[in-house]
Amino acid sequence: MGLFDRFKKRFKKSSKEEISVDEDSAEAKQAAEEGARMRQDIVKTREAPITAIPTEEPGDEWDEDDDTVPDPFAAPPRDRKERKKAERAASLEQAEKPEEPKQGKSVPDPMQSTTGRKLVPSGPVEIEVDFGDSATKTGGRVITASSKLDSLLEELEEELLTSDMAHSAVEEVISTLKANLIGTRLTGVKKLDIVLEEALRNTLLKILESGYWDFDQTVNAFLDEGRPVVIMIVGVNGTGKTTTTAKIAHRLSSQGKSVVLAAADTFRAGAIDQLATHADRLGVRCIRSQRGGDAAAVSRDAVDSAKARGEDIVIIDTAGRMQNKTNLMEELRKVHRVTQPHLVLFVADALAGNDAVTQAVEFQRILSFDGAALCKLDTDAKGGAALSIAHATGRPIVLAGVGQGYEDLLDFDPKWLIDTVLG
Ligand SMILES: Nc1nc2c(ncn2[C@@H]2O[C@H](COP(=O)(O)OP(=O)(O)OP(=O)(O)O)[C@@H](O)[C@H]2O)c(=O)[nH]1
Ligand SMILES: [Mg+2]
Repeated sequence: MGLFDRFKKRFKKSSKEEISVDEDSAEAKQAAEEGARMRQDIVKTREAPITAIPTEEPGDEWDEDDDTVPDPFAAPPRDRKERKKAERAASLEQAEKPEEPKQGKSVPDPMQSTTGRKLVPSGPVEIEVDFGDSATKTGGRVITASSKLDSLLEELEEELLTSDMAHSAVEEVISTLKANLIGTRLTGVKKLDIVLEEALRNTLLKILESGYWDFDQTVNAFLDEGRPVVIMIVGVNGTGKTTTTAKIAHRLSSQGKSVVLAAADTFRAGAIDQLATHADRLGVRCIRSQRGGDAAAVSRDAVDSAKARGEDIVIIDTAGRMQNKTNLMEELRKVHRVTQPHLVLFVADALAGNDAVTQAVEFQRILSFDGAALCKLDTDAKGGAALSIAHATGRPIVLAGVGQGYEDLLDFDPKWLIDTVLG
């Protein structure tokens, strides 16, 4: 029995009278207000949205002069229409900002790579929690804050923790869920368990789909601007970096792209041969040095060589390292500095559970990455780690490793993961 089924069973045992009130009561009105306030508070405390969307859609009244650029030295606008126009111009300017390279920005833009390039978003950036079908507009009862609701949410919290989700992620899920439940109407159509399941799914999806970019589209967009596109693979020991490098090489060369591998793991015995063997099997070039060579120099050679031959993709396979080993981390930063990779992918091991989350967070402090590839999802790993990595690092899981074969690399599907976690 999956997580949600176990929880639903307990939830069903509580009568809906215990957590809801009659729709015409003063408490119902209060609950609606409280829920709205809690949701607003959550929005306020979250980081800025992924793309600043102008609050107003362009209306007819601005069509005639949509292309006018506001003059920063112009006299302050006087009438209401002019004021509105200036506000709109400012908000549009704001909305366009993420597309420009930013320097010295403290909060990284989730849709920009570590080297300031634009990632191509995939799927909806924001998912609204929507209970709004007409059947729920009238009739039924309204969920209110109550100790019973709190104790039910506590039980759910425990279930989520056992699925390997990190504490901070679980806390946010629970508070978002609570805000979404309070003030929600229950009817014959929208029974308590259905409302709860929808709210939970949407809350989890929101975590996973935030900043989610599409691997193939992003690589193609980079290729339109020039070649080679450089992809750097990083992560702790044994998570699946070399296998993922080979899988990505297979994926991209199957699309007709020329791929070069850089054996930048000059540290572990056998690592260079391991990658070279993959390269032979896949029929792609592998740039290598002696064991103990300079990882940054090998990587740079691979990029220069691909550039000279007009090849499309360079994938840099780096050595696994613990995030607390400063000299090794410094070496990674050097590889990053000299190759300026279009994409940095953190490879995480789904089997590592909560450890994978700690590793991702600590790694990111030293070398930020653009997205994660979560490997070994074909094993009996619990999916909570993926939710937590995405929540804790603000970077999406974009690829999923589902086996040891070259074909076993999929675009990560947040919905699939949620089904797995909820059971
Ligand atoms: N079942 C399964 N095994 C995987 C997957 N990805 C990698 N592996 C296995 O995990 C083991 C380690 O993979 P590697 O690719 O060598 O890992 P690595 O991160 O390069 O390791 P180091 O270079 O030592 O840090 C190998 O036995 C792989 O076959 C996956 O998605 N599913
Ligand atoms: Mg390796």
